[in-house]
Amino acid sequence: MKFFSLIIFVLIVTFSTTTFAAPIPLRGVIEGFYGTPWSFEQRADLMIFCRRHNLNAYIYAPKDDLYHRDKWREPYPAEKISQLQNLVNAAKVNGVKFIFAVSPGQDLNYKGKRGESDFNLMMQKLETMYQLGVRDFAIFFDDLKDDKGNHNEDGKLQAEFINKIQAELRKNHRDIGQILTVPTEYYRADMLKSNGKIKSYTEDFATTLDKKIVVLYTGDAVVCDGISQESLAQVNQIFDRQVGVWWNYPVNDYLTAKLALGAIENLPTSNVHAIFFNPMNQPLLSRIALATGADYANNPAIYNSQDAWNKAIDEQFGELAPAMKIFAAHSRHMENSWAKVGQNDAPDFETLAYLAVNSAQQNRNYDCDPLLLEISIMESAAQDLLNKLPENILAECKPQLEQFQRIAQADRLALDCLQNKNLNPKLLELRTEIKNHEVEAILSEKSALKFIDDVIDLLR
Ligand code: LOG
Repeated sequence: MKFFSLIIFVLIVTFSTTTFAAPIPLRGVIEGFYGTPWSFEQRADLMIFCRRHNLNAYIYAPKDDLYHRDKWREPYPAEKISQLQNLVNAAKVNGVKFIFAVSPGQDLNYKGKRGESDFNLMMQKLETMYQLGVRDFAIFFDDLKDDKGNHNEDGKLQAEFINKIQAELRKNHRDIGQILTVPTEYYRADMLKSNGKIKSYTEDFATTLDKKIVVLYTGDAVVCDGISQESLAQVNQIFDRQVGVWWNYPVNDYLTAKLALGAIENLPTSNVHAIFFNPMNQPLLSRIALATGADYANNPAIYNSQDAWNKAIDEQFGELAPAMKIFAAHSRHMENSWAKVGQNDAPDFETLAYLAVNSAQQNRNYDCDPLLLEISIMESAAQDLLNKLPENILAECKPQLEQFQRIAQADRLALDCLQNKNLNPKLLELRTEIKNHEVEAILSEKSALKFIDDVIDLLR
């Protein structure tokens, strides 16, 4: 008998941690980027993608939809309403919760006659969407800082506004779903003073906001390379609820020349209650990261980013998958002065290139065949993709593929120069040509591109 209970116990433990996934309850995509919003057709396709990948929510929050932010008071024109209606229907058919967001913070009035009028205008906006079948809503207050990074938002007033919107919606309708928000201080480092105490804005917002309202935050920074279990726990504590995550990958609106083609990684393995991935302006190429994000969200405890990335590319690119993996590996790390996320680009290439440059520097012999092989693989991958990618996908990455081709070509010449210990002027020309295209296409900055610069520096 004891033996049997032991077996059953072991089985329960094994099954509960492996076979039975515990998906993040609210999981999906937030169209929350700056730049040209997706078309309604692209959004409808996303709904199908969400169903296939068991993502159950979509937040409509395109920063540059005028009616979402800059002119939030104005009602959508009839044509947009009918497009939104179709999208809401598509979401429903695919089992995706359509969450409609407004970002009124730039000029919202909270008090007096103007406050009353703004409240009513917001209610009208949301009511219109209710009539289209929307049941879940979001009011966002992100990005209200000035150039110096300061803001003078009042957390209490904002939270009261959201509370009042929620109360009114629930008073008017019995079937309102969830209300979500993003505060003005929406990443952990911004919620805390240098002494570790909570800033007054966040304190006011958190303590005033109704407990039913879902708060999203972006991690320790706006764009950061992971969220630790501790960070999540601390933010839960600050808001006295289980917060959700607005995850800024693969979004590339802050580095538009680069495509984020890596996997979602470094997110908490448990206790996340909502997650939304902010995609790129390129909807089809966003699907690599989004598919990995779906794997994560469906079973965070066992998620393996490398496996998910391979699987996503295999599923999406069929016979072009091997070539796509080469290209994507050179284009997944996103970094600028304030953002850093994604696996390093092509670390194998980086190691080989480092070895080559270092050996040449120290007059040591080395075997350059492995690096040469890497370069050949890059060249044929670029060629293959340029020749055979479907038109709609090629339209999202042609400049980057051509740049990839240029870089590979220059890498080949750079290796040749290194071996002959002689800087061929042609290499400088190629480098200039690459530079001339960097406004529209960047990749592999610390790997394949860096090799060219390192060789030039060494031989000059
Ligand atoms: C915006 C977002 C933008 C992203 C990346 C949040 C909450 N807001 O800096 O719209 O796509 O960063 O640039 C943001 O992330 N602010």
